[in-house]
Amino acid sequence: MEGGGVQVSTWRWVVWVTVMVGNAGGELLLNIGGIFPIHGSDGWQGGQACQPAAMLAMHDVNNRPDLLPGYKLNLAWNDSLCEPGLGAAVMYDLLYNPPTKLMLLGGCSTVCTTIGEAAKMWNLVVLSYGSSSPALSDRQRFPTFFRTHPSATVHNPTRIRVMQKYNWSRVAIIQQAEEVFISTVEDLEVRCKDAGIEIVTRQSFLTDPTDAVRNLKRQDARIIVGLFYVNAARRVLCEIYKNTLYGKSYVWFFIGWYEDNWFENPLQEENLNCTREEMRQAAEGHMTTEALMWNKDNEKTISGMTAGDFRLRLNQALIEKGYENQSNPVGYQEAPLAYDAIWSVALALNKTMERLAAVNKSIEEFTYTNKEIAAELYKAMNATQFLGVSGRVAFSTDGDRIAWTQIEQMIDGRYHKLGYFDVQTDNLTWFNREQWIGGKVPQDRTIVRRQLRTVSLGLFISMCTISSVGAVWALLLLIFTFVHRQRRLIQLSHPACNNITLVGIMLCLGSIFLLGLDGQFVSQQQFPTVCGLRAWCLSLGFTLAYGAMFSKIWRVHRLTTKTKIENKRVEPWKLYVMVGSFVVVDVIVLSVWQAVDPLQRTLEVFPLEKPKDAVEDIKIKPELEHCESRHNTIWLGLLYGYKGLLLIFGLFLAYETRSIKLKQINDSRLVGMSIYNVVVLCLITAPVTLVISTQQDASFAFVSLAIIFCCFLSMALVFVPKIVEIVRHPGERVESSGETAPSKEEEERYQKLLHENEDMQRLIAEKEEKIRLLKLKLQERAAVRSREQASENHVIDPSHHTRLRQVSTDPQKDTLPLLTADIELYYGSGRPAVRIVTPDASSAADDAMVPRINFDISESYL
Ligand code: ABU
Repeated sequence: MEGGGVQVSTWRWVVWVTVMVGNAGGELLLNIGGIFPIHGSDGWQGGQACQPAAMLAMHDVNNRPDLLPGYKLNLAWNDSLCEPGLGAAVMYDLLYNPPTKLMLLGGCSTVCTTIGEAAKMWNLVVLSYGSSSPALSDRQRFPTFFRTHPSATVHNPTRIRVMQKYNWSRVAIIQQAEEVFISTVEDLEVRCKDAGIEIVTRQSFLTDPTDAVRNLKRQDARIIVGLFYVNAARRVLCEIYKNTLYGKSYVWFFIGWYEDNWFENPLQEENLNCTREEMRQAAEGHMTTEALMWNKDNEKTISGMTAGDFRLRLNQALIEKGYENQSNPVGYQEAPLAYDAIWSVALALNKTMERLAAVNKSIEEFTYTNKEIAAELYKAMNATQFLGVSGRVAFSTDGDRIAWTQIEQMIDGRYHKLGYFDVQTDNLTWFNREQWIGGKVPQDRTIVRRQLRTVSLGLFISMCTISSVGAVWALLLLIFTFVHRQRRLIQLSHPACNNITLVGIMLCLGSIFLLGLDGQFVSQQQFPTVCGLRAWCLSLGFTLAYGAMFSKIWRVHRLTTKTKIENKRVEPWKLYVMVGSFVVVDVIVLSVWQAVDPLQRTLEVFPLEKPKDAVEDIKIKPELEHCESRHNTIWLGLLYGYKGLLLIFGLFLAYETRSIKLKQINDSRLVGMSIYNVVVLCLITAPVTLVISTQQDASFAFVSLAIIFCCFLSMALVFVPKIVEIVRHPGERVESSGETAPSKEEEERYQKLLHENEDMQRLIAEKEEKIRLLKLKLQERAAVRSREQASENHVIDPSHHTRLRQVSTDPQKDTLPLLTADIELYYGSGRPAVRIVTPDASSAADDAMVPRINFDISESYL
């Protein structure tokens, strides 16, 4: 193979003469410099095919008698390896070595960026056959730069057109960190934004694309634009295979100027960890966009050849150079551009010569400081237009080639043309040859289906049915209380409080219906209203139901802990004030909450889930509606704190009065039990629902059952015994004339009667005791009289006149005054006898309060 050497020192000049004059035919030489990227491991080695194409053009141009008459075009060239540093060295060698070069020819964007920027210092026009960087269109930076190679930006409208065709509006970009690709991506981003296409991620890499490709996978990229030189493209493709970023769910857009089998060779040399088969697999289905570089019409071009003729000649030239397969040399695609570039140079020089001749000047006068001839060369190049083997050659004001683009797809390992796009007319010619793996156009994203987690219908209906039964039952109990309002049993249970409890229970049961009203029943706009209703209903329901029971148990506690009668009196209105106060606090908190920071509909989003039917590219995004304010914790803390205190205090009161049974409130113990039940369930329910709040069914079921259990049990505890009692004794006497509770006067009278009754009973007991003692005394007196009658004939011996001490058999009676009496001992009827000689014996006996009196008579007296 012939070509440039790797070392700068190995220049192989294709020089027919080294001065501007003289050749075999005696014609003058017009020298131009050429820089071809042929060897090297990175970048674009398009010089492999472009240099032979340029030489074909040189031959054709120099054989045209009507072109550059009297002159021959001479190309001095060398290899840049597509390295900017080496490219600059080649340029300096060309410029600092005679002969003077009239123009420079360059390829590879990185090299052309260097020489294009520097060439203006030598007043040199640079024409590139192989540089696509959009940055080169900057006329300030590259004022003398032209190219037959279209700017890479021409791909972008084409890509966007194809994306729009398939409704892809979410794309990702991966690029090699080179200016050519960076500026292309910048242009693509602007165009995508204008077209409403989202760029989900932009990944960039210097040499190793491993992380960049992985990031694409992470971002769920499906439509991916890849911008890199072919060596990097192979590394990317290998990573694509490893990350399974290929197949029916992915579409890759690659640059179309790689050689046809770019993904198969050379894998070993580049130490790629993928086999040819794996690379083929990963490459299948990808799309390419490329500016048309071969004239697609079979018309004769400026050289007299058709594009087909040129292909044959080029192939022959490449075979002569040692390339067995025409697709092997890099730059085969761009070869027509190199061919037409030489023609452009020749035509521009030709025109310049004519113009200079008109002012009696010659192109031979050109030096690197001659701005006048340089300007003529620039103008001539700018105006160049012809039909070349690459199509119509013309330059825009930016020096860019205006061209069509073609879209290809790799089907079964081979590129197939899908269509053409003319950016100027926005015309897409489409052949409908595209093929998709799986027969379906890939989607640009995983379709995320939002799924609102709602309470299951069965559960909702069940809970609503139970709560409705409860509400009806509460209503019946209200009616029952009203019907039997005159019964003492009802009156002494404080029916007004019971009625308030029942109203609260109905509200609580109604809140179950509101708790189950979610997105399946109400719209997003209505949801905040439902949130507010839930809070009001449940809060007021609890306050009424629990507050009424609390006030009852508080009354019981008051009655049993105060000693004075006055303090024991709890006015019924005080209970209503207590319940009313609880309600007022609720209303104030709820109103301020609603006004300042109302409850809103918030969505809790859960990680994506696979659908049950496992449809590809579809993921379920579960969402759960919540009612929340901005400062939710503060408001809930306020309500929970206040109600929690009520619960704890109620629990304390219920415990304190657990064994009290009062006539005034006949169902206090049952109310206490009901309070235990409410407190325990609230203490369990509140934390548990916080934990399971993400499971709508469990959460709804738990809260509903807790409410239902509380309500039903409270109704059962407070009302069932009353119902049973009234059913058992249906004909009990009516105690009151219509009022359901005793009045204050009646209460006072009742208390007074109670005490009078107690006093009377004590008096009766004292009188009865007195009567008993009197009976005893009468018995004793009767005994004494009978003894007196019996001893009427006996003499009293004064020597035996003695004094007796009274001794009581009851130690408690020792404190009574001693009964003293003078008695006489005498013998009557042959045996000793005793006679009371106290003058006022009867009065002494009257005073005696001791039931039994024993007389202790000393032996000595007997
Ligand atoms: N078509 C080849 C372009 C090469 C480059 O812009 O560097």
